[in-house]
Amino acid sequence: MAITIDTDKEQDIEDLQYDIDDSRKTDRWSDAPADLKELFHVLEWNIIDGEHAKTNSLIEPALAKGVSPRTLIAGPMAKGIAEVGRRFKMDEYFLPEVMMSAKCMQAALATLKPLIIAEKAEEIGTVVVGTVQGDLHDIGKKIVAMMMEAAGFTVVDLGVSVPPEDFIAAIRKHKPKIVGFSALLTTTMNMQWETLKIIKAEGLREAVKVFVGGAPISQAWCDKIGADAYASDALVAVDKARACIFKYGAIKGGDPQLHANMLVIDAEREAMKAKATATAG
Ligand code: B1M
Repeated sequence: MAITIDTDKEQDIEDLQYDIDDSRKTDRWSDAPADLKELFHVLEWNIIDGEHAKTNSLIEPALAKGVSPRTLIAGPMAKGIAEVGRRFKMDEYFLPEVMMSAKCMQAALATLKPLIIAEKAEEIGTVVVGTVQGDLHDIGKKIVAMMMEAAGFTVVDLGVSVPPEDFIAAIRKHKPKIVGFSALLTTTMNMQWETLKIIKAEGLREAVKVFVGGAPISQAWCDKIGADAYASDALVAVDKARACIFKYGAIKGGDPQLHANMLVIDAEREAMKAKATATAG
């Protein structure tokens, strides 16, 4: 009798094992000075425990020690909320716990936002962002919006569960150079595609460069739906958005050449990372 292997399930188990190994690392902040390492650990655990007042009370001391807002967001805060996601997936946490941890992230981001925006560079254009219809996740999108603003963009954030017609209206009203869709659910990622189709049908595709992001989104998905750029995180989003203005401003949205140029940025980033790792080793 033929043996049937459920490869989807196998994939899941591998994913979970990776997550578990990662979350059990006890020496995560080993390259930070001892006092910061302790502070990062406590911040991360307060997010995991959903202690929003305590989380927020750690932001000032961290800043006073010279830690940048970006390091706090990309470091202990990101690790904390990722562990919450793992626990949720493993049925160790339920919705109320996730909501408490999300509140911690929101509170800390609200404290950090003015500092990030204060770094705002010279105005370089408008970006419209939103979480697509049906999806209420907005922590990652808010980080992307903040970083874009600091880089000099005027950001029009349409919020969460944004229907395609609201994106269309915002493109007509604000005439952005870039429009970005965030989606965190496998059930809502398709709304990125639907929204893009409506942008095309309305004759606006060439007027905007379309960015996609969110946990289930990948370069393969970006290729499949015909978006211009995929950003795995906020820093990649800023890099690509700046390139769309300064290097590829003359290329229209939807042009395959623009898509190819965005892939070159990823390749360059990977090469730089590999070089840095080789030098460190
Ligand atoms: Co939800 N949730 N959630 N949740 N939640 C996930 C996404 C999930 C993966 C958890 C899990 O199972 N492990 C799972 C989705 C599974 C799937 O689809 N396969 C899930 C689920 C199932 C659900 C509900 C359906 C649960 C339920 O009701 N039974 C429900 C859905 C509600 C809805 O949207 N209709 C739900 C609800 C919620 C809360 C409201 C409680 C809360 C959201 C609060 C909020 O956002 N205001 C919540 C949270 C917090 C999470 C997790 C734990 C954390 C998400 C997050 O904030 N990450 C999440 C688990 C996970 O993702 N591992 C989970 C931190 C953030 C910084 O990362 O958003 O990825 P991220 O953003 C990154 C990049 O992705 C990128 O840059 C960001 C910064 O670096 N990026 C972009 C994001 N958007 C971008 C846009 C760009 C470019 C880059 O261009 C425009």
